[in-house]
Amino acid sequence: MAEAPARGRSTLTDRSSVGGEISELLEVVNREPACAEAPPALLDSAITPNDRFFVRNHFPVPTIDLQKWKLEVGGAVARPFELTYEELTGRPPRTLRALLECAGNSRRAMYPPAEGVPWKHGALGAAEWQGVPLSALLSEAGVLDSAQEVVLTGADRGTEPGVPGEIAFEMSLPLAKAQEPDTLVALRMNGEPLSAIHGAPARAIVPGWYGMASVKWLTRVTVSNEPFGGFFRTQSYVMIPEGPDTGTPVLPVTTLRVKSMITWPGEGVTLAPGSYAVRGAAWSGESAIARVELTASSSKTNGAVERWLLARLLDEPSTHNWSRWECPIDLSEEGHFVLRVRATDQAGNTQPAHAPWNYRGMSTNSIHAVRVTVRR
Ligand SMILES: Nc1nc2c(c(=O)[nH]1)N[C@H]1C(S)=C(S)[C@@H](COP(=O)(O)O)O[C@H]1N2
Ligand SMILES: [Mo]
Repeated sequence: MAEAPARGRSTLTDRSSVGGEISELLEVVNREPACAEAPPALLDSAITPNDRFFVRNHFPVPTIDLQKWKLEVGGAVARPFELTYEELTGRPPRTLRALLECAGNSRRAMYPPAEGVPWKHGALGAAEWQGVPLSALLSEAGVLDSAQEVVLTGADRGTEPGVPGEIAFEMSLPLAKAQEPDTLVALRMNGEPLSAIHGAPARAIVPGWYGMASVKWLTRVTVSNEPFGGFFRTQSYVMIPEGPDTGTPVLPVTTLRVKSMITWPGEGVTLAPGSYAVRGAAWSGESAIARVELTASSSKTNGAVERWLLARLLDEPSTHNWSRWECPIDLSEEGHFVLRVRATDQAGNTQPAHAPWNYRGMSTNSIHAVRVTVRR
């Protein structure tokens, strides 16, 4: 039976435990810690509703008492301070739309199979985030001239292979990225307070970077004078090439690579002969999408010559969000076809047929291809 909503501050305490479950609309890749992705057909909207938004947790969702929760800002700053949830919600808010893509999205398309969660193409979503710019908190604290990086610490903890004891989920940003106006301490997602599974009560949102930087259940912001050596930064979210260890440091995973996906038709569907509009989304990290092209193998080209058709962008190209696209295509002949989509951003980056293999299958942006059968 529904109870009358509690009044006043006690509702805040309840908030951080609301929505700790995986939405039934998602495909579960791992139950605990929760990893779940969206079927591509459900990603066919400008903003991904919260119950269609993928989940990627490394550890169990932490239990947080909102009355005791604080965000600490410290390290190489002149005036360290902490804020309660109420204080944080009282700050001037900023609202923006940004896409979040897991660095391991599309890992299953990598061959030979790479190490890590076997994501298909649904570990991404676009949301409207509201929160306080991280830059505002950093200026209030007074970042010292010696500062290099900002370390974001989550409340979730657990063990990782090869690491002694329990560790927190932590990631670092170069100071300049942390100070960008769109880098947020987000409190709301698509108009609602953050749910537990998406990082309540506060999470970082780092538009333009892969999802790992958008640290959930944020409790601490530490300005650092040296490069952060934490597990997730130096061992996990890194590009490990094939071949002998060279002793040179591996590259960290940071900015989103240009990429696109087909949201309709779905993989392996059978269609009656006819004309169709193929639909999907395209995005890039630090640049807006310039164009999206589609090709279908057909008897005319016999797969030998690719003819790329220019898709129409449905959303205003934006640096930190995806643009949906649509492309009419003639599928009047019977047969088996492969639809391929390729995006190019305004900086001139385009998608490769096969992204370079790396041990952890990070930042895979190979051309998305979908098989369809046309039958009367
Ligand atoms: N504290 C914490 N923050 C985290 C993670 C985590 O496991 N713990 N996962 C990261 C990764 S790898 C991704 S892709 C995004 C996923 O955000 P979402 O679950 O809200 O979609 O959160 C990031 N922030
Ligand atoms: Mo991720």
